[in-house]
Amino acid sequence: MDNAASVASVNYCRAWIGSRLRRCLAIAPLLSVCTCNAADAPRHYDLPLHSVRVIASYPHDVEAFTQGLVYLDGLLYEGTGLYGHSSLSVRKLDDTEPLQAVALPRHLFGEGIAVVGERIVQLTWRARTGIIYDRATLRPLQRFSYETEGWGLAYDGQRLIKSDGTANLEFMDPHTLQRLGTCTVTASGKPVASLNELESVQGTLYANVWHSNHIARIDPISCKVRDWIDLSEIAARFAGRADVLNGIAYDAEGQRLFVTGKLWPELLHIEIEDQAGS
Ligand SMILES: [Ca+2]
Repeated sequence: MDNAASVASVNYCRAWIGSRLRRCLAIAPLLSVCTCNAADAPRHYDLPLHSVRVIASYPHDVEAFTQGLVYLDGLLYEGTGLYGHSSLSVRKLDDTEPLQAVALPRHLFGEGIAVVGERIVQLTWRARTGIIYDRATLRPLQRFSYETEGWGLAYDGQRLIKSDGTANLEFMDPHTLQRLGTCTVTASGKPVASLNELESVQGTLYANVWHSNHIARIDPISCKVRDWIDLSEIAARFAGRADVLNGIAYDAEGQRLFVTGKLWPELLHIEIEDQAGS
């Protein structure tokens, strides 16, 4: 157990509200850096491109630099990044105030998260260090290491799937955290770089592509992109006042797909249009 992190958990909850203004002021200068290179869609070649419709909007903490998002059993789990601001929290969908939250040590930049049974796994960016928490208490239980950067993380019921900012995915045993294999994601034969937040949805892997407004839907066996989801219109709502699209969560029981972004004011329940555009 990481005692320092446990104490930080309590302090973080107490300081959550009081720190909001300070955190906002600290994050604000980053926006100009983070958004200036926001790119257009990844080249989708000859693959279908689906538009979406918004079913419902829920509040999202505008200070949450979202790096990992999971919805399970009526609760939303969120991992956030930035040095000195990284956290793991759990809350209800319609309330941005966390039921529980834990702050990461200042030298760790939080990244993707996945829930495996009664444990939560969280990656960090460049420290090559992951943290395992008790799901009920968010108490840190242990750390583990991996060989590449940590970006997105998903659990498909059998394996953890990790992205590292390249086109590569790593498959890991969810219990031993040992590497089971890797693959390179391609679209029409070309690697798809900058794979970020991940979600396993009914056997298909959804992946944010950093600095794009598109989600790749990937066959996790072949690692080929089947098609793309176009979120350009949604992202345009927040242009200039939030960072990039990042954050996919799936409510398997209610069959609801949620997306958000870094510092976005909203988390959206969306449905994918069946008809593909160009
Ligand atoms: Ca996710």
